[in-house]
Amino acid sequence: MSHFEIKAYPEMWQSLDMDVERFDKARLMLGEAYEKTYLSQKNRPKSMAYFDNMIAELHGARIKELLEAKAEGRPVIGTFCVYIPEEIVLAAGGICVGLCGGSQGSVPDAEKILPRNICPMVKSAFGFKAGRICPYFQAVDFVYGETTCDAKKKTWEILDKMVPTYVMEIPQCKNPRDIVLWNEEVKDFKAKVEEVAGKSISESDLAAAIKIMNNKRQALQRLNGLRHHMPSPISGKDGLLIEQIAFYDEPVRFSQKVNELCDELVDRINQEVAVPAQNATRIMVAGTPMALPNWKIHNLVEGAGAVIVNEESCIGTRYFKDLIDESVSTMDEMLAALTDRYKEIDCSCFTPNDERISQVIKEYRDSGAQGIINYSLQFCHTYNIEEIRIREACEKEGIPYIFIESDYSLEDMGQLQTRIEAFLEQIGD
Ligand code: BJ8
Repeated sequence: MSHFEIKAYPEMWQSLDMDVERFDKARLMLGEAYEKTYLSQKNRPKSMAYFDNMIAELHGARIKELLEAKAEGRPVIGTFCVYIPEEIVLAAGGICVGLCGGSQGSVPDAEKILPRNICPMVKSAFGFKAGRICPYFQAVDFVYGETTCDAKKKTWEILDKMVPTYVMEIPQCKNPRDIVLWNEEVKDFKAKVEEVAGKSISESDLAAAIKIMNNKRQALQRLNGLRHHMPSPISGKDGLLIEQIAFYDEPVRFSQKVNELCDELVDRINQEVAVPAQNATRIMVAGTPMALPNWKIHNLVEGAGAVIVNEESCIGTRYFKDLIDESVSTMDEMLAALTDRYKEIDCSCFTPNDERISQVIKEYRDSGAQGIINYSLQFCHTYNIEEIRIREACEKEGIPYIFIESDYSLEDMGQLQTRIEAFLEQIGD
């Protein structure tokens, strides 16, 4: 049987000034991990072949597309947060890509410069740039940063020395005057993108981009809805993978492929084909985003025979639950509609953040889950502290609940496995 490999493009990587030798080793390791985690699953939907290929071409075909766009003068912008108004980038003919930040491999590079006791996502992302081991980072015109959490906003100052980093101020409250500021920030971001693109964005450009992004979000909503079917027609690992790929694939093609997968899942439901066992325990995950290739919790939960049916996360529902109002047509109205939609994202960086607490409970009910795993990356103060309120809400509603704080290392795998298995048993009792 031939082995899965992420394809190598050493010449292109060299042209991007990467540390090719080191990156090639990471490529082989990622390919092995993918084969073990994903291709060993039984009875996967056939339409997952497209997403497998997206991983095989993670460092090749998609990077080529970015470089082609750049050669045509179209901006390529890297991001770490779902508060970026992607529609503006698309409207300027540009591409938005989520940057790497889910791997332990780049953390030591970051720890040579940054403090060790900060969030692994920030360290991993920073390390990818510092070590020159992410082709996306090497290809972008600039990085979009935001003022959500302290770790990120202070890291931007250091990152800016290596790659231009544009910082958008995201307020921490949602009072009317905060929304006025936010709207101004959206306008400034549009001006920045126009400057890099060397063209101004017209009303029809922006309207078209809003439609593309709404279609993408609807495709992801449809997939999420199908995952809620009992039994689930697709594994949680595959669901998460698609949510991760959403951050770097071309949006029109991606939406079409997600819809094709959904058509297959509808057929599976009609034919009563399920990936996990019919009676597999259904789990919802809430909390901090799981950036590619962070599959740790999904691996453990599904390795123990349960199935994850929903991610209340930015790599999950927070990314696609809200659409932009398409009924408005002037530039000012559309920018206000963007602000309105982006402010609905209930990141724990906001205070108060009651909407998120209700949203977690709502998603739990909608997904037919039987328990919640609240997951926070280590040293993420806002999600770690908001844990208290999520726990209290779960206790009040009688929802089986467990909190897991972890990083990207494998050191706590044994301990987590024991805790997760005990949690699943408790639900089964
Ligand atoms: S909107 S969740 S993507 S900020 S986990 S880096 S918060 S210390 S990722 Fe996030 Fe935007 Fe919010 Fe979503 Fe900081 Fe916490 Fe690390 Fe985080």
